[in-house]
Amino acid sequence: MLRAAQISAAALMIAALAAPIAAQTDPMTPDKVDVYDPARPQADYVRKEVMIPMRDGVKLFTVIVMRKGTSHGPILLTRTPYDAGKATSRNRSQKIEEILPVMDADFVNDGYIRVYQDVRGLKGSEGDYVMTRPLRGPLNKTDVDNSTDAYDTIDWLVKNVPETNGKVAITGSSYPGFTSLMALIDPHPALKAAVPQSPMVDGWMGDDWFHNGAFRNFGFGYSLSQTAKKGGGAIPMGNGDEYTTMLNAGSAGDFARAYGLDAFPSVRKLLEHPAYDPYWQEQAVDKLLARRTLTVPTMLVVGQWDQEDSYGAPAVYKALEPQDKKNDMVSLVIGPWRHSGVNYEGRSLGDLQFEGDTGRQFRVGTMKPFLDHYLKDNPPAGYTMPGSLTYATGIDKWETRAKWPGGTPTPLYLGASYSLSWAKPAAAGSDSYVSDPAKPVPYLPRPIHQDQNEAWRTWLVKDQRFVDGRPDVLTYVTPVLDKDVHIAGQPMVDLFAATSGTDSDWVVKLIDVYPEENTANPVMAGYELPIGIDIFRGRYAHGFDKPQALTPGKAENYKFGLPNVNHVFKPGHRIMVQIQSSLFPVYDRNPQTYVPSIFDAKPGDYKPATQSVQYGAAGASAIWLPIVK
Ligand code: PG9
Repeated sequence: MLRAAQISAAALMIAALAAPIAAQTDPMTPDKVDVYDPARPQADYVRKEVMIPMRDGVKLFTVIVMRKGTSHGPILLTRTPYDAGKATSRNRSQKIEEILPVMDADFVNDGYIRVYQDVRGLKGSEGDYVMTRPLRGPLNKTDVDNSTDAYDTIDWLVKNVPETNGKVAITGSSYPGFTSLMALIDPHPALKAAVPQSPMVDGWMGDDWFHNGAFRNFGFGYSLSQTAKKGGGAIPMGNGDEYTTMLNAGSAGDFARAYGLDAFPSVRKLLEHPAYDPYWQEQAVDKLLARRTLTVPTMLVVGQWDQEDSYGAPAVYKALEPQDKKNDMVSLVIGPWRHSGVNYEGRSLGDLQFEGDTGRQFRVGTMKPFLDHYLKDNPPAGYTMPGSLTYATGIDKWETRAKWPGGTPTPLYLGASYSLSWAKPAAAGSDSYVSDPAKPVPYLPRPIHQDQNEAWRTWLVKDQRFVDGRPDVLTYVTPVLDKDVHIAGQPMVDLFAATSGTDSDWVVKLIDVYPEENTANPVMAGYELPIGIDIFRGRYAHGFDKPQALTPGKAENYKFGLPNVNHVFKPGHRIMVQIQSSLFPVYDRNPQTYVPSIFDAKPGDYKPATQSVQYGAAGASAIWLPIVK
């Protein structure tokens, strides 16, 4: 018996040991799991990924995010090339505010449904990718574009998202600002409002690719990072000074060819269209919109120091405002921001400080009431759309106006002894400098790295003392101001200048010079703060579609706008204007010898030129400031 008992005890022990072993995972179980849903049951949100069919059968990857319990929610849509999946899983978290971009919090917390969609051909979406795909028409013979894709998306959303009240708004910055504008062309009836932010509107005139005909080298890296199926990313030019690398490469075309960037169709399209030909004219969204009646209330937004797309929003406002008879269809917002800064915390920019978080002030105080009014089922009563809302830098105050601009164009004249004055100098005179393409004026202190870093984001507010004093930079300045000079609108350059070459660039900067002493904020003591910087390529003096050689020594009258601003030059400050003939490598160099395309300029075409800026009498160079009386 004893033996039998011993045996059964041993058997029990073995069984007890065996039981947990049987429940264990086999050490050789393959470890990969098909899918893990980071939204756990305790998440405060619902996140759905769907493929939305377009009219041509192509399906677009779309992510729908809302707080749990949302019902009758308005939809806020963004159509993006920048990865809808990533935008809606910013952090891995159970909190909706953490997974979405910062700007979304105030909307989803108040019942909005947030939708991000990859544009056709990028990331999760099917179809062919064409960068900023032109509208159906002369440049696009297919049946689809960003207007039809927006329409089909909205149609699907209002029919298939049970939690919505059927009202949709579209928003987004830069490229998504462009897709927001395209949705306004033949819009879906459920599209009730739009907030295009820093939209890319005219890639030649003043947004990403060129400014007044001067090419922005920035475009090359953008194409590589966005359109290489494999091997994309930054241009493989090491981490040295890009000023040197690009200078040594020769023309922008030679640079592109040296790095194999001409293999990219989006780059070739730039290289093949250096002038403002129909390729650019037919894509200019302000012109496309001006030919139609605006039926969707639209709030256009831009940063005062927008380093990528400063042109677009004010241009669209200008094109549409004449239609807005009742002052309730289009408005313009300018904040103290960098490109897309509206969607981030806006307490500072470079060395500048503002009163509080200006980004959130706009989003909560202006954007949301606008969207609530047009999208909510029972919006608060008494809403009025501001004609314009702009932040007056210098006095740190938001200002609303029925219309933009708010100031009257008033000339500030260049004069003798590098002066600036409100009175036109009676006597004619001129100042000259030698512009040498072998030593272009840098746009930032070297070494320069043009990737999307802090230096790039803030270069438009960089203290200009690093170039003031260079022999190839002319600096004109007013006496110390004894009262406020308030400008609200677009400063206009009215420059009379000649070159000894046959082509030339003209860069003009409007600058606020801070008092030399400032114990409260020593960083700003003597600071030369650019209020606006822009460039004009001389060959276009007689028409943007008609490049022409300049006549050596013959003065031309160059007229062009600086970015729209609301700024107060304070007593104790001075107003400065700087003039130079290069801004490198943000802009490619002008060889200063006329060649049919500067992309094909040869090393021997790059020649120093003597530049002469006139003042007084018949050549009264000035900058016209939109003065608020
Ligand atoms: N400025 C960028 C861009 C827009 C459209 C075309 C190319 C570049 C952007 O930030 O989206």
